[in-house]
Amino acid sequence: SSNEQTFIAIKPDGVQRGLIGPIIQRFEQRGFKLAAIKLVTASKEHLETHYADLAGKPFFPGLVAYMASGPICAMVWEGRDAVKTGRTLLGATNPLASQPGTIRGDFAIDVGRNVCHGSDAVESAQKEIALWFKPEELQSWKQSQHDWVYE
Ligand code: YYY
Ligand code: MG
Repeated sequence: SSNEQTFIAIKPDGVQRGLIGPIIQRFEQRGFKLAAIKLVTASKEHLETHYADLAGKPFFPGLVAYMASGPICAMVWEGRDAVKTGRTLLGATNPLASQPGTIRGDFAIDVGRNVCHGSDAVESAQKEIALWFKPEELQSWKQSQHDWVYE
């Protein structure tokens, strides 16, 4: 369906480095629709919930501290295969393995400063959207370009 939603976040390093515009541009120009956006400094508790699956990893405390260190640009993007395609636009988790042309492949070097987050599955996208946004923060609207992007 063309209304699959994914949670995409520009991490504190991406915000500090002035990459909000360039990252949003990649999703916009691909044809995806912005359904929600806000700048938020997340608490450690919120981030521990967001990254609960990684709680046992050695990098977990550093990951939470980095993610709590400043504002994050939290977004919901919508469109056909938005979850999988969002991950493709981000590139591999480790930026040194990310292809040029991807966000991480163009803007990052270290895995612990990889500038962006994207949901890895439809179910985790739904959980993450509910964690980061209230229902009334999501906009339902028709893009004027819709019928030119989708056949
Ligand atoms: O979904 P994605 O962000 O690509 O990777 P995850 O395996 O979910 O890890 C989340 C986050 O943790 C990753 O974006 C950077 C950080 N991280 C790390 O600092 N060191 C690792 N070896 C693996 C992940
Ligand atoms: Mg992940």
